[in-house]
Amino acid sequence: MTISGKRIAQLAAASVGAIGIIYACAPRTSTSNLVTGDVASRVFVPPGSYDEYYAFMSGGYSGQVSVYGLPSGRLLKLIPVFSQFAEDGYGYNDESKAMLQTTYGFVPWDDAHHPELSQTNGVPDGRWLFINGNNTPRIARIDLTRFETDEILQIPNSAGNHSSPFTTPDTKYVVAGTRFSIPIPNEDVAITSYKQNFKGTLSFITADQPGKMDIAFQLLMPGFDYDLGHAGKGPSDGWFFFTSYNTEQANTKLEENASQNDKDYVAAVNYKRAEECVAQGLAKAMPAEYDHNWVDSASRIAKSEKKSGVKMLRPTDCPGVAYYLPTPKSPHGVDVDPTGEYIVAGGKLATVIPVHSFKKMQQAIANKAFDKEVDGIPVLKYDAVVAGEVQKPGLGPLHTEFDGKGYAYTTMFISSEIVKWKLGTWEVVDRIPVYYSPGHLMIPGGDSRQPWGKYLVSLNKITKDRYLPTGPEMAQSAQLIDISGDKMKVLLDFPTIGEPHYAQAIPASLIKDKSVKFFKLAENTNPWVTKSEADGGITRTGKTVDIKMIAIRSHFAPDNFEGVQVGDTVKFHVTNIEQDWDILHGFAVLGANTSELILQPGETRTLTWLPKSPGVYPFYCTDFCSALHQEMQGYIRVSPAGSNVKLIANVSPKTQAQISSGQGGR
Ligand code: RUQ
Ligand code: CUA
Repeated sequence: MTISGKRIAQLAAASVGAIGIIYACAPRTSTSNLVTGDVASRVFVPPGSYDEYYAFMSGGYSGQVSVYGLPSGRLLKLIPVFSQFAEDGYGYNDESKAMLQTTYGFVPWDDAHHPELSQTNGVPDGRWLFINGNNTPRIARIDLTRFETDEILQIPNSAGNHSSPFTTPDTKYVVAGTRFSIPIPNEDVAITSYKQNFKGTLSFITADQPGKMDIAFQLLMPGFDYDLGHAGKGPSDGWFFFTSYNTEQANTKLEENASQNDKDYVAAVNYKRAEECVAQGLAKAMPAEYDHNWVDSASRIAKSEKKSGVKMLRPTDCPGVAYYLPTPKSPHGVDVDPTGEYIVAGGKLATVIPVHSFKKMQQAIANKAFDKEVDGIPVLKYDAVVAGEVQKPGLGPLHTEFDGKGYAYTTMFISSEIVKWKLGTWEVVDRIPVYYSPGHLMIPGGDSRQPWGKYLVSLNKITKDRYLPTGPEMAQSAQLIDISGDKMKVLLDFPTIGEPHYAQAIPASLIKDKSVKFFKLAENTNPWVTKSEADGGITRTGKTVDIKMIAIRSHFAPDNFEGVQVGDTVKFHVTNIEQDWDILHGFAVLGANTSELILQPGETRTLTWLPKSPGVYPFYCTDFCSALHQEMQGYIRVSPAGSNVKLIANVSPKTQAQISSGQGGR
């Protein structure tokens, strides 16, 4: 079944040529929509009705997650994760800033690739969504009762956290594999010493307890590039599979130098075996510094803690923990079918889609069918582990998902199509063009034990003529495809935010009834909460002035302040005391060097303001909350430093009396 190396090299060269052609040419079809029949009714969700699925799309270089309804393709929400988000003050207000703390300081951006739903028994359960930060290695947890980022863990000894954060079937761990190998621990060495000094790591991160994510252990691997991963399931539960490329260990011009070998590897990691070795003390303590950030649920204030040290396991100290499966050629995606038997790799320069068999892999391990060892990791013989190859699938296979009915669907980046093929016979049964150059694809639950195989979303990298032109940069496009019948049918194109690498989706019924509607004011433990109009006020501590105020339809209380001086740091602590679903208020003050605050019902947020010159500054509500929203405003007077203008807040008579008697407004 193997193809000669020469032939692969030829075809790969042809593929590389084809990349150039696709990019250089005008798109093949300028008006094709491939749509037949009444597809509009298939995606139309009438006003007042709900979509059937929530789809969570990564924002790529926007650093966020966007939430869409399927089948309508309607954008429901943006969830800020790794990037500051001026729209709601995430990463700008005092309460949330700690979420973006790292050992590199405050990092207000990242590149987010792979949303991953938590699972129970190998099936997405709708509790959490995890997503990776690539550039400054991190993993975030989003709580799906609130659609908010609740936790971010930095990953030490990693660089380019790409193969992440794929979960085990019980969400005990999510993983992080380093894309770039680096010196570990990182140190000042010559880049040309790559082969001696650079290593990869695969991290297993405990994930099943909110607020307690941590590095369980790391595996020290040869200095390749680790690209993607997926857990085993069913018979292969307890194993994790990672693609690696650049087994050439090149450190320059990788497009050539890392495309030499006919085969690179899928790393098969027996993490149950790793757990045993760690329990026996075979992992070595290694110094490492990393930050862990989480939101305290009662106060809704983010905290950040410094962590140090990891357990580093070397494969030579733990025989049986890892094997390499040779895989043509610079593989990218690695996907495990719903039964857990087949491991499908997307060799982006390969001419076939290789599928490994878990059963054969175990046999091969038992029979020691090894080609060689790399740093103590046995390389299994290709013929001893391969179950089959999908022949002539198209050009540039990247990622595969499954429909749960015995079929697999693979994106072809170069030939711009989705190819449907049958597990077990490896025959291609259908193909459909997509516009253009798909990266990942997504079937709800399509990487789990139980796909909901009705729709497929193709996440396309290049858009060109699919939408009205918007200058040189076009929004990236997703295409919704019906996979309920024998033939795939395109139903809808819709634009996406940032670059959605991967996406996941889940039936709405598993999430929607658990959605929080407001935060209970009585349970708000923010130290600066204001629970009633009478409790607002202004206090001075040295050069810091704290203002406590409420927002309610349609006023702030207090709403006028005096006695602030140039050189002060003013903190507006605003509490939205509404106790009703979706009644938000905002807060912005003239000239503030930060974003607005957006206040969900029942929560307190703080805006820090450094007034720079004397005058009177208006503030107002930024969220159109009521008929009298435009009346929702106030003023703060700023006097020169040293002025004797008294500190006053224009509030209810009761509070005013407290302020005058010297108790302040607190
Ligand atoms: S990637 S297009 Cu998941 Cu970042 Cu494959
Ligand atoms: Cu409150 Cu507008």
